[in-house]
Amino acid sequence: MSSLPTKYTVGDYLAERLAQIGIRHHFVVPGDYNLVLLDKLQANPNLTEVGCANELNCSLAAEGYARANGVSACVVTFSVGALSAFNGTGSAYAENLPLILISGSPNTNDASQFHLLHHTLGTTDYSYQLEMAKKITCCAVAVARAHEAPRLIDRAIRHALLARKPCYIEIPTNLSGAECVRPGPISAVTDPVTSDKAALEAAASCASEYLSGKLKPVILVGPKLRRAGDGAEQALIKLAEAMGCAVAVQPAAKGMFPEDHKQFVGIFWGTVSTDAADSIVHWADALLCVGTVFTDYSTVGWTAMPDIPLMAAEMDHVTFPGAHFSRVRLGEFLSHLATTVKFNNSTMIEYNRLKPDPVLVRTATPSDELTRKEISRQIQALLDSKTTLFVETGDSWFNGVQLKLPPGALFEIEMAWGHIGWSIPAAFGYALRHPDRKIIVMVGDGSFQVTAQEVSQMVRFNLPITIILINNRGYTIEVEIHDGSYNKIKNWNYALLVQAFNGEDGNAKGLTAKTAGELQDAIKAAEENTKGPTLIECSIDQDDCSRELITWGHFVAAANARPPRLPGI
Ligand code: TPU
Ligand code: MG
Repeated sequence: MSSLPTKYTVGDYLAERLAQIGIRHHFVVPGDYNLVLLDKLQANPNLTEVGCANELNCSLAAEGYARANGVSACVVTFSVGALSAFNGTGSAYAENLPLILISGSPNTNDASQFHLLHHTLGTTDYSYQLEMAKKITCCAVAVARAHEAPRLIDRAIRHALLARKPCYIEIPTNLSGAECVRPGPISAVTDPVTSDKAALEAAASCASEYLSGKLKPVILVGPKLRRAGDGAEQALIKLAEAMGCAVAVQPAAKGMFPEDHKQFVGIFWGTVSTDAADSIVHWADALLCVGTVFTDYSTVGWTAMPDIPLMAAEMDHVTFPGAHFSRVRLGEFLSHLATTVKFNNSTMIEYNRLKPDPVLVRTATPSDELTRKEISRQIQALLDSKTTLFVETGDSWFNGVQLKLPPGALFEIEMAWGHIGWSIPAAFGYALRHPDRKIIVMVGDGSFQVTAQEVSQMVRFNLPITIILINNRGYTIEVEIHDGSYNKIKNWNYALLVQAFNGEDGNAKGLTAKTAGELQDAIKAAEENTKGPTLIECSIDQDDCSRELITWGHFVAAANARPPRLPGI
């Protein structure tokens, strides 16, 4: 620790706090308002700077890093940078990830001198970025005096860690190098808020009592389970085993309850559920929702919203029919309930009677034209305990959700925000934190075109990520919701593009597969390429899309088209 400064500047202070909360990589795009700050962050021996191709990608890379690391930082310049980074920050908000967005800003003297400045709206009000950031973060602060920086930085970071939401810290260009006091103990920032003991006990006994009066309980797992941290995932397994009931999982929570567990009954996604999970969820007379998120997408255009009263265990509170308990942490609640709840496996007995037989998947012969089903079959064979599978908005959602995750395999999806192109930078950010994992990305042609540049960072950092690009010549998910000429896109030579990112020293491979045999060979080549990313462009027929996407598209289109309700009707 001898290389840490004895005299602190605002930049040093921020750097030390980022390192202390477990950040090892910070994602940046430089600009003159943040250059001194970047120097200060670089000087911290525990932080590695990761440059990105643009601020949208930078924020999405940080979003992916937060999935792997629990918290992340994205550093950008004023307005031209920050306004692009707001998009990934919005994703972090919707997906419950503490991303710390840090922006450089104008010299503190300029506002009072009514100077017009570059990278601004051309007015002399420079508060707009802070005001905008307030809407998409849980805490937004702007440092105006160096001595205020420690208090504001600590406050913003603590809020983000507690709320599992992004925060925003703005630092003027002439304050990053200004002196401030040294940091106090980090526990003041990181210590969790524990459950209120009385509320915790009351919530658990209320839940036990409620469940004991019901005949057919089911647990439904949502994406906030993992975000809650705090051992909540392990506690849920204990609770599920104590209850003995069926456990269904929302698509955005795939993998948060082990798919090889005998109580796992599939992905509950209304009529496009896997393993008939919907039949058992709709049969239940008590639904314990754990970290669930119900949106138009996850409820298939509101057709799958459960119609019994819900018991919702959230990250920091529990709500039952007729009762609410604040300051109850999810992990603690699940563990506590596991010790008081009664065993009732009626929904498992029923599920075992109704569960569908495993589907026999036909293996294509090598010369067969490539199909969506054959791509899924080959990806399925690739999944192992070290795999993290990223699935992008588009038919990749539906294809990915149907795969079976072996023990240890992880699944990442951005279903709440749903930004096409998310998977490429997010997988890049994630891979930096988890170089030991085998990362596979399933992405459509349209999505890839949004953030393709970030493959060049995978090249730069020698990350052996496998990108399965499914080229169906357009925005098929949009076609299934509402078709028009706008859903057609310019075709690219994707394999060649990826090779172009190599410049003079890269190890990326770009391959194409039009037949089952070509895909098999390409996957083998990807596994052999351990020094850089491999993109496999899989060409399939434009009409080759999943039955699930078509069905889901019909219902989402109907929900979108609901006429305005008139008052009183
Ligand atoms: O499998 P497929 O063809 O559906 O996937 P592909 O080719 O990646 O197309 C995705 C099409 C799509 C759009 C244009 N999905 N959602 N959108 C709307 C959209 C627009 N802009 C952003 C940033 N995110 C979106 N989800
Ligand atoms: Mg497409």
